[in-house]
Amino acid sequence: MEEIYDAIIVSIDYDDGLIDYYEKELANLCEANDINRVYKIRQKLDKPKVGYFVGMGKLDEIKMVATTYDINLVIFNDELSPSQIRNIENCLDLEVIDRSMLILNIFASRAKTSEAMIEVSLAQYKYMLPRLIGLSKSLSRQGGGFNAKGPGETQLELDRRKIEKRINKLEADLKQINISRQNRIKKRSDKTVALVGYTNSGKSKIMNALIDLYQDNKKKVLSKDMLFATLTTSNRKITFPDNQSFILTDTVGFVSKLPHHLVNSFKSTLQEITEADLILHIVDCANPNYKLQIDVTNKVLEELGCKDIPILYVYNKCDLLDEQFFPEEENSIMISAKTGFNLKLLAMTIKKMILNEVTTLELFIPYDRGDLVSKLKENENIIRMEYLDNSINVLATIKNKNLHIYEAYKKSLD
Ligand SMILES: Nc1nc2c(ncn2[C@@H]2O[C@H](COP(=O)(O)OP(=O)(O)OP(=O)(O)O)[C@@H](O)[C@H]2O)c(=O)[nH]1
Ligand SMILES: [Mg+2]
Repeated sequence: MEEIYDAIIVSIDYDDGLIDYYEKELANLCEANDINRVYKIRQKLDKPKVGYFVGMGKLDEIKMVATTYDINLVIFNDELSPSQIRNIENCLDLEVIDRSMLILNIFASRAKTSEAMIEVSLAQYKYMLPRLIGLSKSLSRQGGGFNAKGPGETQLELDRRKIEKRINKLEADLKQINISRQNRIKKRSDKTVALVGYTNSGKSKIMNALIDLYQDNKKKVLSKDMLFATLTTSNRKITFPDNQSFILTDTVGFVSKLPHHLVNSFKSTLQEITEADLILHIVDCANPNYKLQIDVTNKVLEELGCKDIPILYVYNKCDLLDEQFFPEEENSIMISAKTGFNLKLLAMTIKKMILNEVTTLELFIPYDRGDLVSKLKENENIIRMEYLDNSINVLATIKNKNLHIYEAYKKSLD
């Protein structure tokens, strides 16, 4: 039977041992765009060639494969420069797209809220602007394999000036959204914990599992085995049985080589992360390349300016591990959102890290320890205070980390 392909995917093997991973990830990104059958071509290079991304011999091979299998679409596994797109299109006379465009297109098809739609459109326009000439061919081609979901109108009808105007408008809209988000965040009195990590690592499932544990009537979020299931942040209040609570935030997942414009325009949504009191960095420890995924996530966190926020590494999906697994980081925990393994421990660890736990104590402080009374007034919550003959009797809730200071005065002095 003759083999049928929807597209050729072209990757550079940088000789870093990651080519299989990147190729598979690109195939997944293609699948999310309904491009299911891909013919893989790779070339070993130190860095992409300036003019055509790959060498001329490789381009001939691409051409030959395209003719043999009647393929109209070629997808490159890095972001192509505007001139590379133009050159390759002219040379191959095929529809040419790159990794960034695939990712942008998935975001565009998944965006549901107006904020996410504005963010994706902005990233798409910014990506398109310098590439108008090259892209016009790809986007105008009928019957190609790539079903581009543009930011609304037919891109061809929009000239550069119109796109620039649109970008300005979208940026202004985002600024507005940003201001109201910031006001909302400022008003929050609860501590916040953000779930952050690579796409498909299980952030949303963990959120749902914690909702199940502590909040049975709360609305769940979408958790699904697909890339970028979550595009908007969702907040849920988690309340412990002792009534202490915090806000849990589920955020959009990351992927390697995320288009720069996309990270930038999603800064508004991702602001929830920068304002968090604790970041839960979710890692899919069953993924053989989890270390690469940790690095990608940490780089985005750095770009967002989160280096001062405490991080707890949460190694999820441990139910899928065949062998023993030892996380490198000290501040880490192994869990399974699916089986519930260590979920309560996770909740308790969060509690310890962000909520200042307190104990109510009755103290009898001698008059010569006025310094302790001042300390109590300054740092703790005094419920009742009474001056006795030879001591001051205080009932107070005291932060556990300070308990040792008052230990000696817990008993009656009489
Ligand atoms: N076996 C197993 N599967 C899990 C676990 N946690 C999550 N999953 C599955 O992994 C897939 C992705 O889960 P999500 O919760 O959607 O992942 P996410 O990190 O929110 O992904 P994005 O929203 O795309 O960034 C789903 O099919 C989940 O059922 C786990 O502990 N064990
Ligand atoms: Mg999610």
